[in-house]
Amino acid sequence: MSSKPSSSVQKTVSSVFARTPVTDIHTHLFDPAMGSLLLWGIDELLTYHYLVAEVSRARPEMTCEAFWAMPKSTQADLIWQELFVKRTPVSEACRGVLTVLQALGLNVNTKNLSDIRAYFAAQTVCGYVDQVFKLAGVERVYMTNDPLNPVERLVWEKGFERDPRFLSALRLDSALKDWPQSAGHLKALGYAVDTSLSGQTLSEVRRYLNDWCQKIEARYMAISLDPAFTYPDATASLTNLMVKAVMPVARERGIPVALMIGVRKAVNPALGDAGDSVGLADIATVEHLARDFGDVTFLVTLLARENMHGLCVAARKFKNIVPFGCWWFLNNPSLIREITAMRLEMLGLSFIPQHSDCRILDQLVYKWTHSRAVIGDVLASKYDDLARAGRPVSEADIRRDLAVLFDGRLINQRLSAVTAY
Ligand code: RAT
Ligand code: ZN
Repeated sequence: MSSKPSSSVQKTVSSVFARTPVTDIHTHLFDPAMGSLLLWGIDELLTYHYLVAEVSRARPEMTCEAFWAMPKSTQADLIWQELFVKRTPVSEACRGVLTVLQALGLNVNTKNLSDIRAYFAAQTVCGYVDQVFKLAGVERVYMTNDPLNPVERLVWEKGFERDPRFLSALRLDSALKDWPQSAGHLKALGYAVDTSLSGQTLSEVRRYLNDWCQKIEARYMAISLDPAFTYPDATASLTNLMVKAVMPVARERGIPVALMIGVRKAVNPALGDAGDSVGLADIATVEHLARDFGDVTFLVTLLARENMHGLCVAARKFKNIVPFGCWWFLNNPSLIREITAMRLEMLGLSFIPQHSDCRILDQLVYKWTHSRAVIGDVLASKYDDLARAGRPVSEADIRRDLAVLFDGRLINQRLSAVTAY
């Protein structure tokens, strides 16, 4: 473990980092022109599913059904009272809300939410997007786009003027998981698929992927996967769909595939989005995919802390594996510190340290403020170690390093090109 960074390097890293625009490669935010899909404001912040899980522990006698039956503003009031007023809000998700309110100049010690609600009621969405991006130091975010969500599909079909700060990623979960039920969704959109994986069905799935990648200008395709996902496995529908539909389309379009592995969906369904859990992914599966599809870039994030070392090793073997982010339950300062140090030690600068996973616009402020502090600290320690080995870094080195890590270029890593970092 590196010693504590010297304050002069730390200061330079933190001032350069504060001026380094970030590309956030995985969020659940939407272009403001997509209307109600973009969530923002205090009630959304407080009812974030990370806090729903926490309030269910604070009020064990309350059923999930009773919580969901409340209007959103009542849920938010309850969460504020239970987690912020009656208790000290030490959890990362609680602290995040306070970081946002503080950055906006609001009173974090208020007993009720009326002044905070009044502040948000006075904002326009466009002005607020500008403000949040500025406070967060974020230049661009990737959305998670799902044409099988009827509300979202309608917006794409109608067409709108794109905000260049919101890039697209085609999410595959609802189209490919739970096959053959998901075949019905594609059929309803006019794709001639049946429940088998016949040649015609696979070609129609590829047509769906191509059509929608084209329509939304997807920069990558993404899927979240159960820890049991295995490749090769000729008997599993999802593996076959990945191999025979997703990979050829990724290859043909020259776009990466993001694998987000390790989520055990709905272990407690009553909690809704807060009801998913974690499991250990199979690193060999990631390696075998990278080996057999050497011309496809795999952006890989895994949910289990215990998988972090194995993923670094896999990325050392296969240059088309790009580890990214500290995902979901790993997005906590103590874990970000450990994971970032390990990745720098094993991969140098050839990984994407963080994504926010924001579901609510305002969260960009806290997720990036908190991550910057920890990642900056870890990087400064490494620079101190280098100085001790006779290679002090200059401010220009730091600027170049942070740009490589955070400007999103590693997503488009061209496998044939020689890269100099
Ligand atoms: O972090 C989250 O909010 C999760 O609920 C998921 O969205 C996860 O990040 C995913 O993209 O599946
Ligand atoms: Zn996500």
